Amino acid sequence: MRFVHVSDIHLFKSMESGKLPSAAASQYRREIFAAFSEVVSRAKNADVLLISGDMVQMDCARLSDIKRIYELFERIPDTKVFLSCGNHDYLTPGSLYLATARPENLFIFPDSLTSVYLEDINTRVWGFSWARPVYDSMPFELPELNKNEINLMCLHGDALSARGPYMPLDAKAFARAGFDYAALGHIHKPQRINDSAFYAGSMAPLDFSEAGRHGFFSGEADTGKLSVSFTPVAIREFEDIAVDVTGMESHAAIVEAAREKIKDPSRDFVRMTFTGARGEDIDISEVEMSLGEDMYCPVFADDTVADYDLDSLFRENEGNVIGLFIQEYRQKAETDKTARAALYAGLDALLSSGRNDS
Ligand SMILES: [Mn+2]
Repeated sequence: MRFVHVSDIHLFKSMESGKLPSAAASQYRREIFAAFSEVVSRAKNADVLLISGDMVQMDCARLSDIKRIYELFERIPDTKVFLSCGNHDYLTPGSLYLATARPENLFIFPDSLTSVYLEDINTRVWGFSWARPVYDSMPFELPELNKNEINLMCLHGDALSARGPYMPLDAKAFARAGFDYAALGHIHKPQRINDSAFYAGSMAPLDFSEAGRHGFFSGEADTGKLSVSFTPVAIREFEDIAVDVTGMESHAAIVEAAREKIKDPSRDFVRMTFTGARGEDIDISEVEMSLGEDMYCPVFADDTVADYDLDSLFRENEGNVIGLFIQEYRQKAETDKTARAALYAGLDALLSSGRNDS
């Protein structure tokens, strides 16, 4: 049997909380919907589409949004769609998921472990929907499986933490239970947990903490056999980049070094933080202007400190607190980045407080 596994799409989420400007945020929301629509239509060649929670950012969604999703599912009537709700779309009697007619091929799991047997492909799909935003533990026992059937599990929970509020899952127990494929959701970085348990990750990255490739898994499962592959969904990536300007003597040099670090400036969301000691003639805002010209949506931060001529500064301040401070940190700063940052930040503070007094 063939499956597609996608998760954590967070449709309709307001991306402004991801620190994006509002025009880019609303465009990205539309792009994520379009990409999800593409994934659903690709699932028409699969027997089942497994969605392991947080399909919708429910606090941002309207009923018309849910209807648009259901229309996507109606276009793939031969594929069975299984949804296990997660902590951002947990199922209550008043849920928007239940407020309109559901497509015939959509099954939303209830908040008790439930299975659906698909006879034509000898496949049993297990699942569970969250009904509240917090679970300190998995609220059911893993089932005894009939190994003559293909067993799939669709579930939202945290297999990376032994404890916590997001339903800690025992990855080893899942392996022992013998599911042919466990389609997990909640962790936004796509990854394999064991031979048969996978986090699809967020289908598209949602903020700067979600660097790298995102997409979905698809594959073929048989009893005791599995082949699975990851398909990237190429909308945009989030790139979180630091540029240390220490020792760079011109704007052009900084611009060039910064450009080299960006994967795709015209496509990606790039947050660029300038760090280190900035030379006397360097104006970071000018660097930002040149760089920003050919970038889709740059977010800049300037964490640099002014560079100092330590020799002359030490001579001028021998014996006072500034001199002592330089003496204390200087040697360490030559080899240790943190000490260097401390030295420059400290000098900034000491020298500017001196200026304020005068
Ligand atoms: Mn999520």
